Amino acid sequence: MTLRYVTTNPGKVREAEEYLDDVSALDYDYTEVQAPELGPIAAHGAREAYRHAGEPVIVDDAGLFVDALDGFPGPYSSYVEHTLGVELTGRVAREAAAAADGGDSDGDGEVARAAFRCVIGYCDGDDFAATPEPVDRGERRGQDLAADDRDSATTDAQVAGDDGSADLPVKLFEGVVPGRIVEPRGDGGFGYDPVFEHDGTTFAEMDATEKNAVSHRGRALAKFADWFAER
Ligand code: ITT
Repeated sequence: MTLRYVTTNPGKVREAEEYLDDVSALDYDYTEVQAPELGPIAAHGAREAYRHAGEPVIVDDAGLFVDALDGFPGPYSSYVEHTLGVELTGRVAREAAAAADGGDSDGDGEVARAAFRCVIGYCDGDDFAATPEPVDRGERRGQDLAADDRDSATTDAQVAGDDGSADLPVKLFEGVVPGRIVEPRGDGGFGYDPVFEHDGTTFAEMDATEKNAVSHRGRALAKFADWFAER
């Protein structure tokens, strides 16, 4: 059975094809709940996508975390890309870094330390045997919710309906890559790739294989593909 990569972003699926033999895109816009971390967003999305598709799914939630902005835009990276745009976000990051610590610069100007993070959530309706990767069981819904989590919990319960399936287990796989925000360079990739530099090369200057070898998504996909091969 083919694995469905649930996303509205074809760039993600192109990268996944290098790790997974039988994967196909499912263009479905699941609800992205607001949360300060990527894991709960990916878990919620995987549950909702599984209920929609009725077959094994992965979703991936990614974000750019800028040190000088205290991790912003992080889980809000998509909103920020579509409002400020990549170039302006990059400039804000570099100016914040310059203001915060006197700046770090290369030949072309100020740069800002940052990391890209990606969390893949897998759901096929069944439970999982123990492995190092975490399983999100939706346990935090209910009485022990922090006040600022209540909105997303309400959304989850509404999505689940009355069948109790809000607690479908979701397996999570995370990948992180450190880098720095620079003036845009290159025209490959997608999203923030032109302003994210790793080891002297922006992601937009790399081809898909080179990006996968070091990227947040490549690292998460490699972990997922190893585990999935055994499932
Ligand atoms: P889906 O949610 O439908 O999968 P999306 O593009 O909105 O598509 P995310 O919410 O995970 O995906 O992405 C958050 C933002 O980070 C969004 O603006 C992406 O363009 C950007 N992004 C994610 N992965 C990236 C990558 O590998 N390179 C550059 N930008 C990336």
